[in-house]
Amino acid sequence: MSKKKSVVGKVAEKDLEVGKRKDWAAGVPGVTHSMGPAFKDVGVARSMTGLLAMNQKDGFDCMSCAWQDPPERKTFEFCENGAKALTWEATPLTVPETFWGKHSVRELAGKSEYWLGQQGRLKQPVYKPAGVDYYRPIGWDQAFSILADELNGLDSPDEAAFYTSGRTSNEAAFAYQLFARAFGTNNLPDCSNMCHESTGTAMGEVIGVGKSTIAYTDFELSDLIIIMGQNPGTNHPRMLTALEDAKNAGADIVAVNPLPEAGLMRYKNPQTPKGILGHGTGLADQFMKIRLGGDMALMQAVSKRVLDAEDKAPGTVLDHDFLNDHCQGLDELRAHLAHLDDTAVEQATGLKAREIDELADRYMRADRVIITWAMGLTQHKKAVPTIKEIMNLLLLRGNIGRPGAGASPIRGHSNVQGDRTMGIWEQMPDSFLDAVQREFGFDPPRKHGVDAVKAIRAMRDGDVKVFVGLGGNIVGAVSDTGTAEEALRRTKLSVQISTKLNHSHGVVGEKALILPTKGRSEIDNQDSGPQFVTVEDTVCAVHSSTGKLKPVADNLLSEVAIISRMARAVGVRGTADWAAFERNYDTIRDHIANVVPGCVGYNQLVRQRGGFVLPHGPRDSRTFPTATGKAMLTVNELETLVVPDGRLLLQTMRSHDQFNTTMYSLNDRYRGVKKGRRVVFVNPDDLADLGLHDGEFVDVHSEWTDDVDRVLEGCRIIEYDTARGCAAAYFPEANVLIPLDYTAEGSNTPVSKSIIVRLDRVPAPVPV
Ligand SMILES: Nc1nc2c(c(=O)[nH]1)N[C@H]1C(S)=C(S)[C@@H](COP(=O)(O)OP(=O)(O)OC[C@H]3O[C@@H](n4cnc5c(=O)[nH]c(N)nc54)[C@H](O)[C@@H]3O)O[C@H]1N2
Ligand SMILES: Nc1nc2c(c(=O)[nH]1)N[C@H]1C(S)=C(S)[C@@H](COP(=O)(O)OP(=O)(O)OC[C@H]3O[C@@H](n4cnc5c(=O)[nH]c(N)nc54)[C@H](O)[C@@H]3O)O[C@H]1N2
Ligand SMILES: [Mo]
Repeated sequence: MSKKKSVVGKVAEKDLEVGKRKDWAAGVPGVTHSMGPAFKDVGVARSMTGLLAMNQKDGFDCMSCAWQDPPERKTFEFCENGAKALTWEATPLTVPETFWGKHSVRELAGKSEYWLGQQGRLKQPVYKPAGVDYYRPIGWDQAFSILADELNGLDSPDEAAFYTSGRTSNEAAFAYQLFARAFGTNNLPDCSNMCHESTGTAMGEVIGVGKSTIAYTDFELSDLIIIMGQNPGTNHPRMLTALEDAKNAGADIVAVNPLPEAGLMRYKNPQTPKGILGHGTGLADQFMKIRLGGDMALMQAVSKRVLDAEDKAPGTVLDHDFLNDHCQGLDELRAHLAHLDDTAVEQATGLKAREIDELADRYMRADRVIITWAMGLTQHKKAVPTIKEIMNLLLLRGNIGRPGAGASPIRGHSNVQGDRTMGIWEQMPDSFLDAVQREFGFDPPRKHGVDAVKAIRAMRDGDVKVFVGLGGNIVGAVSDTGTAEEALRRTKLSVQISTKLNHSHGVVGEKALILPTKGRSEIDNQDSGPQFVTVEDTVCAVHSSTGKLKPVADNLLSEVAIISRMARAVGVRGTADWAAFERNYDTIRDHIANVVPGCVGYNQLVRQRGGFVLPHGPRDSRTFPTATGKAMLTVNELETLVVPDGRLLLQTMRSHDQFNTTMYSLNDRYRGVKKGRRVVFVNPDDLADLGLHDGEFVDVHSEWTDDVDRVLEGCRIIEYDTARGCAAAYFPEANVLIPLDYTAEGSNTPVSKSIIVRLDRVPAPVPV
């Protein structure tokens, strides 16, 4: 039977250049690269006002990643990619009114994310009526009444889904979840479902809290930092400063990654003379070029060595006091790892036993160990057990809840963690829903809602008919692009609350609305005066964020104002005073104080300079709010994905000049790629085995059991120093390769980092 083809639009990349890759990150070129475009496009005064306010205690929180702020701020407390995020948002360019008559919705669906982002900031609400292929500008009141009519016309509130992306502030997130629940549904999918969900699931089960157990200052106190599945040079550049400080204070650093990412190897700090003039700081003391998905085996193999060492010298290796007082499951773990098969470990990791010995020695020598991770761990079939194995290793030597030690998932979007704290989750516990009920006098629905993947499935199957996106780009970001497009197109109404255009504005329901909103850098004046919002970073620190720039258009509403007006137009249940929410965000914060755990006195706490840190039992007092009240060592079966001969395991990742589906440019400076994104990185020995060569072109087919042939067409091969058997391509283009049903066990996160692929040679594209 021939398979139905699923491809994404082909972009002829006639200018694509492939050059030398870099083995260091974020030196002077980092700063000049960041300042150049800012000055050119945004204007000197606006750029400087923005950049000097970024991450300062009385300024606004950088809208890029969730990296934490240091206790003492420098004058320039931003990185190259933060500056790019700011200039992308602060551009004075707006989408002109004439745009909407010129470009049909179908045409927008065919445009690249780069082109869409280049059109400028959205400045007026627009509406696409049924049967018409164009958006047209409309007034705000009309927009809210269209939305309200559609929502109120549904047979059940569960026929609507309310998505959130992680830039949303705590105030907007709290109001939005309240709106959805007062309307009657827990359908609150979010970007976290595709991101650190596996982390929350694993850590929640094992230690009772799904968040980092460290503080910023712990890096400097640590003896060993293991960075797994993370590319900080691009995605969390300010982390390099913390790593350099840790290194200078004597810490060892181990990087575990299939790619020798620039930022892991060497760092040039643009803010020190050594960084400007010298060779910078070498970062990784040990680089482990692991095979994709091999981390669970690696953690088991290290834990086994720790347990073996304890057997040889009883009482000297494990932290017995900690294990006795706070943990359970040691005997089962010991029994299980006793049978760990060295050959299976070698196959899974692609690492030599002596490399693992070296890591185990480092781990046992170090008194205080931190392990950090990001998407390289969370987006695998076995992501949840992998993270549980990290926790096993840390628990064995009591590396939780003491200075310089801990588990540190590094979150993605700047407020993705805060959004969860505020109730953006399809599965909030009853304790939270009870508090909502007490505070607002209505009974929130208890049935769990849909996550991101289930939302796509529900739209595809006609079960969800109205989709509202508070930020983000679900069609671009979620797996199985073809299915996601089909799903959104089946809805009766799709609504995007956005700052800029993206693919989700071109792939829409029968009717569609775009509601433009202010960005975080912009001044937010309401009837009671200027407002600030609050955010939570990756180490649970909550602080205020005050926009400093004049909004790019007069007609923009803040996210809070949009949600408040939506709720009023729909007429939802409960006693919330939605007009007061919009008038004065303190009102929302007063409710947060009563509903969200750890937020008593929220308005006062966030007004302290630098904010406050949320309580965290395991971190603060080694109390573990798990089912048993103990931290759980867990037994996880090792299962390695078998890749058939002639096939490779592909990961999808970010280039240096993108923020998720937002493209700042088509370059990836550190990996030596310029002016194009249709590439596939492959190990030279694998190329030789496959009879392929650098510079040739291939169609990348993912191999799956259903009747769809998922293809990423016309990729230029780049010979690259990645682990054997592994390949890499850029997200979001490569999302077409990931079947919707291919998700991580336990967290339902799309498996974006281990896709079995076949490379079929094709002729070089003819330049157009
Ligand atoms: N500039 C910029 N900053 C960002 C973002 C952005 O797009 N641009 N996105 C933000 C968001 S939402 C997030 S979630 C984070 C993402 O931050 P990262 O997780 O750093 O992002 P990815 O580009 O997906 O990189 C994954 C890294 O893990 C490695 N890896 C892949 N598979 C494996 C594996 O099986 N094992 C190991 N050990 N390593 C593996 C890859 O080689 C790569 O280095 O960044 C945030 N910050
Ligand atoms: N294959 C593959 N897929 C992935 C990943 C991967 O590594 N590989 N990573 C996953 C991860 S980690 C994540 S987090 C998701 C990201 O999924 P999303 O969060 O849905 O996607 P983004 O690209 O971050 O969203 C960008 C859009 O947000 C809007 N926006 C920007 N700022 C604001 C604002 O202040 N307010 C509002 N209302 N809107 C704003 C703009 O319109 C912009 O176009 O993608 C996931 N998808
Ligand atoms: Mo993310």
